Amino acid sequence: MAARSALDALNDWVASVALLTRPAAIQWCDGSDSENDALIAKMQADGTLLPLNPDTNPRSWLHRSHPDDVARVEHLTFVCTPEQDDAGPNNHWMSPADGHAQMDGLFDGCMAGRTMYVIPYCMGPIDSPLSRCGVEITDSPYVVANMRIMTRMGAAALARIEREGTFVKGLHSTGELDPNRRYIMHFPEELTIKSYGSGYGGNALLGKKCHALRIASHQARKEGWLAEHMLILGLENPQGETHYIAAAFPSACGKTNLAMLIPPEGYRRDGWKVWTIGDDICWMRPGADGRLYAINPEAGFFGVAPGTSEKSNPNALASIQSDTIFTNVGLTADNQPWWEGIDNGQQPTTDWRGEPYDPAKRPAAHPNSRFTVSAKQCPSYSPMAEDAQGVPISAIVFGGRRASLVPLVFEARDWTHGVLVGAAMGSETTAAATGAVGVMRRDPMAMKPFCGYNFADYFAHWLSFDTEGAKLPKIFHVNWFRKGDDGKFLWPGFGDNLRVLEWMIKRVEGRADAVETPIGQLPAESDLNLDGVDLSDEARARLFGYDRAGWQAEFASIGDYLDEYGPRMPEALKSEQQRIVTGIAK
Ligand code: GTP
Ligand code: SPV
Ligand code: MN
Repeated sequence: MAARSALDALNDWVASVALLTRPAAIQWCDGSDSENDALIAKMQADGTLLPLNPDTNPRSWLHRSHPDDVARVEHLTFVCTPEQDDAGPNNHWMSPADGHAQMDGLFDGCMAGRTMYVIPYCMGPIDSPLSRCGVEITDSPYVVANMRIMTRMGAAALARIEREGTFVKGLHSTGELDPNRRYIMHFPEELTIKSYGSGYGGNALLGKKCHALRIASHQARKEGWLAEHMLILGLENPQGETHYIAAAFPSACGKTNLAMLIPPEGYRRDGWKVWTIGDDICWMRPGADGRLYAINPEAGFFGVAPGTSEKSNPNALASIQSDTIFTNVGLTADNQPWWEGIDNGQQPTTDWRGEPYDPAKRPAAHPNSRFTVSAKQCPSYSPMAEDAQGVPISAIVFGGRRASLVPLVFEARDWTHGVLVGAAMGSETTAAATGAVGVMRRDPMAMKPFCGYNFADYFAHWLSFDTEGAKLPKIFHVNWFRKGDDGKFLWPGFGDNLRVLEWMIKRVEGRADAVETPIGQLPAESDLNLDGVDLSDEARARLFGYDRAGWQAEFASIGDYLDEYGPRMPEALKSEQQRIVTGIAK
């Protein structure tokens, strides 16, 4: 008997979902312009999308999500593995049987009177061996329009699915948008995602965090690669050589901004340039030469709007001049998008909920308001982003939002130390997820909300790349968010972060100095090019200083954190922590 094709399996799944959800119509999405035009027209007619000023923002729209549905919901996100320990203390867990029962109860009849869209998509360049395909079924045309920008969606993806014979299944319904009937569930063993009750971002665009991180991290572990919450950039020096850097910062901690960085004036003159490969997700695997090769599985940016300005991120601003979907931003009187920090001389008149702007009531733009735009519209988008083999990574950077203790930058002494630096990452929470903002928590490798399995196994997987013949990247840690006594950031950040990247690349090439401390190698002030940067004495002391007592307490807390994972935590990581504790005590 002939093997059943992937398309048979897809058709069967679509039929079974239709039987459960009972839509009025089923539409297979081919990704064409005409399909998109029709969807946009429909959403414009029913108010899902509001057209923006066609003179200033051609082919651009504003979407206002439900006010209770504005961010990822970590407390409602589950990983359903047969054994609870395989999901780990880092995930909410339910058994697969209970998870399916709960979700299928919610999905029962939920698409009555609505159209069900079937979206075949590819994460990564369509011809790359590192790419992976999925199909999202959704009843949200807004999701379709966003997936069209964020992924390679449509006929080519379907053809690859047919050829490859496998795909990730994602079922999504906006349901009633009731936070009490909202769950995002993952079934890694079944390569399946079920999401109900939210239409927002990572909850609903299932190719992004659900597939490309939670499911993909599980696949990556089995297949010997890494699926990470990282930007990828190319740093070109005046000699025309390009080094690629991958950096993991938690949500709303600066990935999009670093990925699109424009060097300070003097550097530009000398010929430095940053190329953008990706701003949120990185899939990487060892190549034949022992180096790690990375692709960006996404095709667009779902970027944080607030704080984006001509000064902070000109490349992002240039990207979103046309053909952009804005979600939950404010409006000016003549229908231009507006957000806090846009700094363009305009004033908002309408807030993100569609009410007259009143700063006493709420900000004009929601702090997690976003733009969705094709990566091709970014002036710094690298041609290498479409390369099937990916780019070789020279440095991996971890970083958090830390008001105190953590210096501007330090380097791990080797891979094992670097894995500990990633595992020990701490950061203050942001508006990218619901819940309190500004609370310090451990967010290992910026993957706390996104790792699809037990963190102890994840750290062991990271350690396993350190093999004979491997040419691994150097690992660094940065903190752009150190504050002074006045509560203001001590480091100018944004374009000036290039100064730190330059030091890293020189370290990789063996051309820069550093000072040895128990937590790693720190640059002396003189090791970094600070020409034209105005730093107070307080700033210099804190950005380049090593606070022994502070680190002693930090490493005690890191030890407690590793212990939370019990005997599954790799011994190598625990002894690395001990090595540093001893070093600090000396
Ligand atoms: P996600 O899309 O949620 O994963 O976020 P992200 O990591 O891409 O963060 P993004 O670059 O969008 O930055 C989030 C916020 O941090 C924005 O308001 C930025 O303006 C601000 N930010 C980014 N880089 C810097 C920096 O170097 N210094 C300071 N002070 N703020 C920064
Ligand atoms: C993040 O929260 O890290 C994001 C936005 O990039 S979301 O797509 O909602 O996950
Ligand atoms: Mn992100």
